Amino acid sequence: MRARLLIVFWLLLGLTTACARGQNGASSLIANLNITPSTVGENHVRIELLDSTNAHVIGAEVKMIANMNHAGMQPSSASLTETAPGIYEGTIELTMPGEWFAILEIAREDGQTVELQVALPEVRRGE
Ligand SMILES: [Cu+2]
Repeated sequence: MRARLLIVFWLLLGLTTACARGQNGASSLIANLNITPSTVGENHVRIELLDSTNAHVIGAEVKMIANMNHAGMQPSSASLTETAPGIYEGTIELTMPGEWFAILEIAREDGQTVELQVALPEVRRGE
């Protein structure tokens, strides 16, 4: 059975690192997200996915949708690739400076789906 999990909340950890935690009863996931360089244009995303026991979540399919809270915004999306156990990476295009958030759609190996929301660090204009 597929469970749609709740978005909980997120914390900013620094200029280019954001951390999010999603929880639902026994199943909780933590996504530690890094985005580089956090400027308008193409960005590299790296997500470390952990379960409630702090173990890496392996074999998941992770899709990232980045968006902003204003009318007429065109979201960006990317499918991330697992590059090491529990580490998911990819590139995503951020089209405007300002405050972005990411929705992570995570399909686990056992078929369970989890959705996390992560506030991204402030996106700056490029050079
Ligand atoms: Cu925008």
